[in-house]
Amino acid sequence: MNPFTRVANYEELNIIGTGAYGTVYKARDLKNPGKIVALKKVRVALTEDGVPMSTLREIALLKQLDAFKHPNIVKLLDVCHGQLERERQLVLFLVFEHLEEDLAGYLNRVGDRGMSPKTIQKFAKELMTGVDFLHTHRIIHRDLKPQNLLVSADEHIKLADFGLAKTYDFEMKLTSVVVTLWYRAPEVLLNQPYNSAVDIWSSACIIAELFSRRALFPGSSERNQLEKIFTLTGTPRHNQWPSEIPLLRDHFPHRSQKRPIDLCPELDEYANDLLTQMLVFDPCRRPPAIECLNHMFFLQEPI
Ligand code: 0RS
Repeated sequence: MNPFTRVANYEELNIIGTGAYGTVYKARDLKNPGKIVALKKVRVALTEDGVPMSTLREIALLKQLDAFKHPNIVKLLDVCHGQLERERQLVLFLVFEHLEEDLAGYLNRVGDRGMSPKTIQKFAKELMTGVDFLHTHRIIHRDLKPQNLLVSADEHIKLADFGLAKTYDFEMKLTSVVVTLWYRAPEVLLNQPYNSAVDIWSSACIIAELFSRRALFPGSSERNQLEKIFTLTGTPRHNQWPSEIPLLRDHFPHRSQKRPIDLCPELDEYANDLLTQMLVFDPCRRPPAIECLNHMFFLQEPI
C-alpha cells in the first residue's frame, strides 16, 4: 500500500521555478547517467494518521494517469519521499521528464516572427487534447497558463502542474508568491463554485495569446481582471451577478459585449468563432474540450 519508492538519488542542478506548489529543480538522475529530470519538492503537513488521505489519493491518481502515457501530459517518472523534516512534515519528491522550455519562453523566443498558422493550430489542438484527457479523468487543472505548458524539443505541447490541488492547499497558505490572474475564469475571481469550465476559459486566453503573443486580459488585481474580462463579455446582467458577494455589480463601469477579434485583431475568423464560444461569462454555456476539438478551427487546413 506504500505508494512511494525509496529515496532515489537526484542531484539538484538549479531551480526552475517556485510557487504555491513548492519548488521545481532541474536535476540529474544519478542512477541514469546523463539523464536530466524535473524534480518537484512538495512539503506535506502530516496529520495524526500520517500522510493525508487527499495526498495519497492525488499521488495514486497521478500514477494512474501516467499509465496512459498521454503525449500532451508530462511523464511522471518516480515519486519518493525525503527525510521527515522536523515535526509533522514530509517532503515528497515528484520526478518528471524534463522539458527545456515553457510556452511563455517559446512565445518570447519566436518574438516578432510570430508563429505560423499551422503551429498555432497544432499547439491549440494539443492544449485542448491534454485538457480533454484531464477532464475525462475528472481532473480540473485550475491554473492553466503559458508558464506551465511545456514545449518539447520537437515542438509539442505538454501540460504540467496539475492534480495536487488538495496537497497544495497547505503550502499555498504559507507562500506569498505572486500568482497570475490573467487566465483566471470570472467565476473563480468572483469566488463562486467552479468546475472544469474554468480550464476552457484559461485555454481560450492562451489560444488568443498564441496569435498575438500578448495576454488577452492582463489584469493587475482581481477587480481589474474582471473589468478587463467585461470589456469582452459585457458587464453581466443583474440576474447573472452572484448574490452575497462583497463585490457589487453596479461598481463596475457598464460595458457592452464585443468579439474576441475586436480585442485581438490577429485572430482569424474560425479562431474568433471558437473563442466567442469558449469565453462566455456563464460557465455552463462554455463547450467542453471535446466539443472545442470538433470546431472548424481545428479541422480546417490553415493557410
Ligand atoms: C522565469 C519563472 C520561468 O521540465 C521548464 C520544466 C519548466 C519541466 C517540468 C516538468 C514537469 C513541471 C516542470 C512542473 C511541476 C509545477 C510547475 C509549475 C510551472 C511549470 C512547471 C511545473 N521562470 C522560466 C521558464 N520555466 C518556468 C519558470 C520553465 C522552463 C523550462 N521545464 N518546467 N519551466 N513538471 N510543477
